[in-house]
Amino acid sequence: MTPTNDSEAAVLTETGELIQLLSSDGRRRSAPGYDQWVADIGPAELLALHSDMSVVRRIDAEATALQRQGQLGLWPPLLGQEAAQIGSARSLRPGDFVFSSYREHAVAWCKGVRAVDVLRMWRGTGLSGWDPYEITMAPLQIIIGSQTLHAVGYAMGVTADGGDDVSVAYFGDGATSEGDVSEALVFAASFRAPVVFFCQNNQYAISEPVRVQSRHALADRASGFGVPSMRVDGNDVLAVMAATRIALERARTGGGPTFIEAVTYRMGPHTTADDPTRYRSEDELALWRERDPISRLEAHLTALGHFGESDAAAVAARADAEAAELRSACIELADPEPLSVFDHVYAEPHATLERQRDHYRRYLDGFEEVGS
Ligand SMILES: Cc1ncc(C[n+]2csc(CCOP(=O)(O)OP(=O)(O)O)c2C)c(N)n1
Repeated sequence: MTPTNDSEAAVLTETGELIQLLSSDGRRRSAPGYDQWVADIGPAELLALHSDMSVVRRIDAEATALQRQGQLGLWPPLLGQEAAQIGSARSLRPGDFVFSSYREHAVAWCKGVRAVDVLRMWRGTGLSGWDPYEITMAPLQIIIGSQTLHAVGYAMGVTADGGDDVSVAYFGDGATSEGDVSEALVFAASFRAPVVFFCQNNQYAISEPVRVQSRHALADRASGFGVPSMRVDGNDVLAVMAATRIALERARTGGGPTFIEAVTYRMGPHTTADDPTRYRSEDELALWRERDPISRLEAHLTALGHFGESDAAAVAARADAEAAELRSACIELADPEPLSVFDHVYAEPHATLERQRDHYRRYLDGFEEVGS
């Protein structure tokens, strides 16, 4: 469905059919070709999706507070992008491998990463927070777009091994302006790699609006690479799920890559070091608040008669408990031994790194001499 009113059109990228199964006020809409992909999602599954989104929103708020209190160096909030992340990641099989950027806390949540393990890097106590092979999710990527190349390489490896797992690359609208993403799309198309390109178009690359970066809907770019694409309402968890399931199935059955543009909005700052009031208006924010992914699903469940005060209280209690646990676990994270920063850079001994380690050891020893 294309945007219908002027204000909506002003914020969304132009053209391109927008797949939607839940309207902004929570009414179920029919989308031929997509409905059957979520036919198994009944009230219990919807409640579980609602709980996931609510808990990760609460965890995100707690992490933002921890950063403001000096407990984290930086934090990139996901506020507003819960449906895009939960809807897609809850569609994955455990063996499907995720290559994300730095804002995919909800994807990590679905993969089974403990919330405190996401915080390790942002607190500076670890280079990464989990074992990528155990979790089937690579460490967070800060270099914009390069994880799409890793995802394609991994997917080609899966094919070479005769497997049917899929790799999924998560990236932002800004990343589509990077050469790495174009290279990844070329390779994926050429080798029919079983990979899903999941672009969260949250409307901004820091302060750069997507409408300045692209004259077309981002999903429209994919066809130039020979990659089929879908443009989905990223604040509609059901629509995201349907689109992701279609893409995963295509990849698993030899159909190659798919590009999904999930049209969403980052309601918070780019990171806690950013002030979004300098580049976007209150009106724009208000418009997107009306499309909030969680209240939309809540309205839908309420209309179905499956969400009442006790459900709201249970979700809030779970979210608060997770946040409290996160807070104490974060504050208790032990500082690492300083020289351990060199431990996992290379698998084999490396002369330059050894020199750096030695230099840093002598630098640290210098403090002891001053103190003695
Ligand atoms: C290769 C590269 N160039 C520039 C940067 C600096 N940078 C960090 S975040 C960002 C914007 C990314 O925007 P987008 O891809 O839309 O993702 P979002 O943060 O909105 O999720 C930029 C330019 C970087 N990390 N890597």
